[in-house]
Amino acid sequence: MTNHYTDMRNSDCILIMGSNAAEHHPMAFRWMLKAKERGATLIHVDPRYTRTSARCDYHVPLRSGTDIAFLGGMINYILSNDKWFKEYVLYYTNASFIVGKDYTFNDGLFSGYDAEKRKYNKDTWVLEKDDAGIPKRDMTLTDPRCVFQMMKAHYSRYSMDKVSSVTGVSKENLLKVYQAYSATGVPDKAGTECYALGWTHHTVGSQNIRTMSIIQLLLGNMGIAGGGINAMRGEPNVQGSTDQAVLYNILPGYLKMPSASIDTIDHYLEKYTPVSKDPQSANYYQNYPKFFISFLKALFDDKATKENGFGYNWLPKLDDGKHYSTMHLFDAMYAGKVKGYFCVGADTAVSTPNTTKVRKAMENLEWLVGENIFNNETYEFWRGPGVDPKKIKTECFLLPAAATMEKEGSQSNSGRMIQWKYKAAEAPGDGLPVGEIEIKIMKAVKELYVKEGGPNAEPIVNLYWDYLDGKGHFDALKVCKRLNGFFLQDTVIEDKAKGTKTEYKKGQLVPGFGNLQDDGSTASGNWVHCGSFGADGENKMAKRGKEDPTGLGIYPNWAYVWPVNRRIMYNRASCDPTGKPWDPKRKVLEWVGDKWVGDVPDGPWPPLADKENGKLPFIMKTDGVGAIFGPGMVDGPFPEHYEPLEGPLDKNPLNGQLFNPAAEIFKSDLDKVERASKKFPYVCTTYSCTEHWCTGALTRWQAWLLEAMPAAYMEIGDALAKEKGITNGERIRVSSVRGSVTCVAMVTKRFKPFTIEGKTVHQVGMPFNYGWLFPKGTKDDSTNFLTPTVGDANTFCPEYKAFMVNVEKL
Ligand SMILES: Nc1nc2c(c(=O)[nH]1)N[C@H]1C(S)=C(S)[C@@H](COP(=O)(O)OP(=O)(O)OC[C@H]3O[C@@H](n4cnc5c(=O)[nH]c(N)nc54)[C@H](O)[C@@H]3O)O[C@H]1N2
Ligand SMILES: Nc1nc2c(c(=O)[nH]1)N[C@H]1C(S)=C(S)[C@@H](COP(=O)(O)OP(=O)(O)OC[C@H]3O[C@@H](n4cnc5c(=O)[nH]c(N)nc54)[C@H](O)[C@@H]3O)O[C@H]1N2
Ligand SMILES: [Mo]
Repeated sequence: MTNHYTDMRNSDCILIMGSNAAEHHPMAFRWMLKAKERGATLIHVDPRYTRTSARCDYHVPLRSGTDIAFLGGMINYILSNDKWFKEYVLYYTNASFIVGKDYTFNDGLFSGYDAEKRKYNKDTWVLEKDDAGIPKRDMTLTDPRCVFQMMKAHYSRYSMDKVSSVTGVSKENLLKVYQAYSATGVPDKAGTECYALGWTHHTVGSQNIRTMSIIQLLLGNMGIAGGGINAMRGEPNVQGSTDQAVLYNILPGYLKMPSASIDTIDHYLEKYTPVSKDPQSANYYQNYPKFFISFLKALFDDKATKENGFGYNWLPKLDDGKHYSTMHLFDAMYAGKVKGYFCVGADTAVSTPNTTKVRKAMENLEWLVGENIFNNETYEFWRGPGVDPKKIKTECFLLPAAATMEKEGSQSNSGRMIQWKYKAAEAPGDGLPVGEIEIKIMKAVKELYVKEGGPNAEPIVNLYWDYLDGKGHFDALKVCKRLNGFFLQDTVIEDKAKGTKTEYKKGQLVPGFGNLQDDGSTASGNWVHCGSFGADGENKMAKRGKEDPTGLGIYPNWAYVWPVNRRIMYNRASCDPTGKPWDPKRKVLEWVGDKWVGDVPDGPWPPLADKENGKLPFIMKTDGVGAIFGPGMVDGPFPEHYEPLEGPLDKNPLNGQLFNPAAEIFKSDLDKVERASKKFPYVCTTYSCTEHWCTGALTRWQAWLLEAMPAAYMEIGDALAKEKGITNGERIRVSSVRGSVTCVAMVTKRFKPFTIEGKTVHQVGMPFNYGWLFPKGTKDDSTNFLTPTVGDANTFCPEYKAFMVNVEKL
């Protein structure tokens, strides 16, 4: 989230698109309803009518997988009807920048496409610079190669007729949403967007979010109260787990994971430390070496020295061009390349796409270790349906874990707020916190390496590994202090702006990442967490102050929010170039002559109008501005509509490419995809229900929840049910080219047929909350037998939300 949960109450228009917030984020939804009480308009764009739709002013159904068409149409509407926020766009975005002359877009393909590799070479996706290396700008926005004009041309194809025909949304509905939302493109109105899986679970998932980011920049909605782009994140503490690098391609604090060809720390730092020649760009990531070297010091402590590159070569490296996301790992496992698998707090045999492939892949494992509070289909795969236990060689262990309320620690919400929680009860039996299990396993491994040596022993024997308390148990405070970081020698920090000098002693906690050093004198396991403790040892995550000085629900003394307790990111963009808030009624920040007052500002520098010291507001972007032209993406600098890998059309109505040419696809014998065939004529989407949690591995043990939602089901619109002669409650079979499952038919008015390119297209939907292990005696199994192993080009998130199926009476 750029903003935070409480802040949603400040909005005038909330677009909930790709989320079922009322059912899956009920506490967050409370703040949307507060906005509604103040008169805000709530809009739900979702293929299906849900409890969220029921509380919104409008529910607008659209065909799954067509959000870029819908939003591209909104960009076209905003530009054609002059709804954009001129000053904001001019000063705070790259709209005025000039696109390099070799960049082209032709019938669905951007320049630089390599059809064999299915990848783009991005060399032509550049913005022109002048002789001093500063981006060229045309402040009149008339140059045909300026980003603004290029964007206008790009989205001029997204006419009302076209968008309506692609998405299945009526033109009246399109207009209603476009009008209501674009009305926030003025200084005294704020619009926000809340998304979750309805946007991410697509081969164009990242570009769905990028399209909305462009809209938010055009309307001046970034950095302001009641605005922003807000990801409603999923699993408890999933924000915390990504901050701490649960993903394979990042290190803690979103630092880059090195790859094999980057052979020295100097090469690494050169590659990932951005350079800007523009004196008005803060380019905050120029501090990258400080964060990275402090990270290495946290890992290897006094073993990391300048001479040995701070232990850079002890870090594991990714093979160049290889990926290790869940789908890639199971692909490698299926190919017999993976020996062992730790499955911690998950049920991948139910949650991962293409279940047939996943369960077959697991048969190739030598060992499997589970750490969980319950048993589930993954740990029991060796005796699942159709599996002969005698033929499985995998040795399986299930270690009993403590549940979240049985341990102390930090927990981060989507608003980047890190809250400390205390242990409420002892774990039953032998249950241990997962952290303690992992720390003890690594401690034992390290002791073995110290004693016996072995290949690549250095990274392990040199690892700083002291995270147990005096009684030999997991010490969450010790871990968090290491993440925050320490001074490793006595240090004097000078603040030239304030004219002060502060002395810190060796061993003191670093009070903020602005104090981290690149000379090995500080250690910090995660720079974004640096500041979660005071230098005096105060645990700011445990703060519970209820003061609200701005009146906007910022509550600066409640817990800790990264970065540096800033509640709204890019908040300097809430003010005009002289530092006056665009909207005095929603004053997040104000420049009062010598300093900013309000939320923690995005950097201390004066506002832009100060030609000497002023800085642009988007300080984490190299150019200091919001990116309308976004060359950071791997699949195009302007989002473009592509059909899902499996969809009802055999031609893309908007361009010559049917699906995302850079989407991730897999090629094993079990990776089948079938488009627009008579055999699988219905668009299917999958989701969760209120009564269960994800795979149901947690909730299917609970008799009351099971009573409320006892068995797998599919929602089928009554028109299609009638056509197929299916009645409510009847058992049916659902199949895709990859597999089939049985379930109960739930005939409903919540799905209505769409008219797409003049033809009737039915969509159906299915929760993914069920498996074979329990409730006992069930004949049903995972919905993911149906889903394809195809993924977003940038993140490799699977396309769970749009694929083709058939439905039959049993
Ligand atoms: N009770 C409960 N709460 C949960 C969970 C749970 O299982 N149960 N799961 C948690 C987790 S891990 C997560 S990640 C979140 C998920 O939270 P959500 O994202 O809200 O969950 P979903 O139900 O997967 O999907 C949201 C909506 O996307 C719609 N949708 C499908 N395809 C499209 C499309 O192409 N475009 C658009 N605009 N919408 C589409 C679906 O109809 C659905 O209503 O919830 C969390 N909260
Ligand atoms: N078709 C389809 N598939 C999907 C999705 C979809 O929308 N459609 N959504 C996807 C999403 S967003 C997600 S997040 C994944 C989720 O997929 P998984 O993470 O595989 O599934 P969960 O059901 O969340 O698994 C939770 C497991 O953690 C255990 N657990 C609960 N509390 C604790 C604890 O305190 N400690 C430990 N050690 N274990 C605990 C539970 O017993 C359970 O076994 O599924 C994905 N799969
Ligand atoms: Mo999730």
